Parts: sequence; C-alpha cells; structure tokens
Amino acid sequence: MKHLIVEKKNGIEVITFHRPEALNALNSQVLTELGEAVEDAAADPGVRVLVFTGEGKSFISGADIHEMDAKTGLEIIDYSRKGAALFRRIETMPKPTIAAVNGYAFGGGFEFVLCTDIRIAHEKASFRFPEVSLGIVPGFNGTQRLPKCVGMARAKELMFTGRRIFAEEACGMGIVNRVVPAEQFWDAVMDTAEQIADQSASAISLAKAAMAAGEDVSVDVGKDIELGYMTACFGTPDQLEGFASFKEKRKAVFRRD
Ligand code: CO8
Repeated sequence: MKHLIVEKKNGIEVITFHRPEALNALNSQVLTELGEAVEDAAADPGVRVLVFTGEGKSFISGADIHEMDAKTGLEIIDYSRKGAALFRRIETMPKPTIAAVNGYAFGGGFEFVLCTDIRIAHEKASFRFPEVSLGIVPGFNGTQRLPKCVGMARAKELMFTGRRIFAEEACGMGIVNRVVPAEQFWDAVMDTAEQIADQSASAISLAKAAMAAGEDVSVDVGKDIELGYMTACFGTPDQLEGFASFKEKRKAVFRRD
C-alpha cells in the first residue's frame, strides 16, 4: 500500500494514514487502499480491534481539494458515494474501531472520526468542518452524523462557522471519549485496544450490532432487538468460556482464531 501503513500484532491492527505531502488528505487512491485494508481486517479472524491514526501532525486533513477541483458534478457524486459507503462499512463492521486522533481531523477527516466506535484525542488534536470556506458541504455524511453526536444546534454552529475546535472542547461535546497528553497518547490508545482485544470478540460484535440496530428506534422496539442479540450469545464458545471462567475463578481466555 502506498498511503497506508498496516501493522498487525496481538489481535490489534493499526492502520496509519501516510500521505505526508498532503497531510493525509483522502484522495481516491487512499479510499481504495482503505477499503482493501478494512475488508482484509474484517476477514482476518486474528484481527480483534482496528486502530486508525495518522502520520505526523495530521490525522486526516480532509478530502483532497486538488482532486475534487478537477471533477464534474457527476464525478463528485461517485466520489462522495464511494467515501460514504466506505465510511458506513467501517461504522457498521463487526469489529470494534478506535480513532487515535493525533492531529488535524478536518472535513472528511472529522467525518471519518464520527464513523469510529471509540475516539481518543491527542492533546493537540483539532477538529473542523472547513467546507463552508470552500463553498461546499460535507460529503461523507457528516451532516447526518454530527447532529446525532453533538445535537443539532452545536452541529449547525460548527458547520456554519467552520470554527476549529481543539481536543478538550471536542471531548466536552462528546465527539471524543477522552483527551490524552502527548507523552501518554500512544500508550493510552494501545491500552484501550488491548483491553478490548482481551474480551469476547463475538460478544463485542453482537453488542455493536444491537446498538446500531437500535439507534433510531423506540426503546420498546429496541428491547426486542437486544433480546435477539443477547439470546444469540448463549451457546457460543465465548459464552461457555466466560461462564466457566467465572465459576472456576479464573480469567477467561477467549478464542483468537
Ligand atoms: N487536500 C489536498 N491537499 C491538502 C489538503 C487537502 N485537504 N490539506 C493540506 N494539503 C496540502 C497542502 O496543499 C500543502 O501542499 P503543498 O505544500 O504542495 O502546497 C500540504 O498539504 C501542507 O499543507 P499546508 O502548507 O497548508 O500546512 P499547514 O500546516 O500550514 O496547514 C492545514 C495545515 C490547516 C490542515 C491546511 O493545510 C488546510 O487548511 N488544509 C485544508 C483543510 C480542508 O479544507 N479540509 C476539508 C476539505 S473538504 C472535505 O473534506 C469534504 C469531504 C467530503 C467530500 C466528498 C466529495 C464531495
């Protein structure tokens, strides 16, 4: 891969955006490579959690403005749909994802963060929707996800002003789970990834599916969705091991194949 560095170790796959000449902007090639890496991780039973981060001072600086500049309206529709479908795939994939936001998360980079399950911000991370300064709107479904994340009034303020916010403010709005000082950043990311990798992968995947299926429904509908997923856990190797470990007063050792 040219623009991604993929490393797998102990059930954790780290995907690093590596396009230093454009501060990790997403062009078509990055999106294609990202799609391949995500499908590979989804199919690899050895991968239990995915971590996304960026090289240098940027997480993702947005969609590639130079590439978009040359496109017609119809080509932009293809480009937007390609990115949006990939982001949706990442949001709903059966494996947990962590965004380790090391720096700029602008435009499409901010939209990418909103597709991940857990977001850990470096103290210098910053977030911005600069689209209004370019005369466009977010195109990887940020208009749909940001209001759900921060509420409509805050989402409108961020999108209408294009104001850049820093990690602490993003944390206060619920965009990221926590902010970590520079020197502890990577350890905190890996510590969270390791805690997740130690748990039952099947239970995590079913919990994630239950939350996604119940996101836009009433609690009365959602309770039956949860019932289905909870029932599906019983009899799985992980449920048998988890219950056995409790009775035997030992730590559960879940399948890693
Ligand atoms: N696209 C392409 N190139 C970029 C991008 C980008 N998004 N961001 C930075 N670069 C390039 C710069 O052009 C520059 O290249 P060069 O040296 O060849 O001129 C290089 O990266 C370094 O950038 P700077 O010199 O500007 O670095 P600074 O540290 O001074 O500034 C910033 C960093 C603040 C991040 C600045 O680069 C910036 O504002 N970048 C643009 C950010 C932006 O507007 N992002 C949103 C893009 S629009 C978007 O994401 C919409 C998503 C959905 C589209 C779906 C299809 C319709």
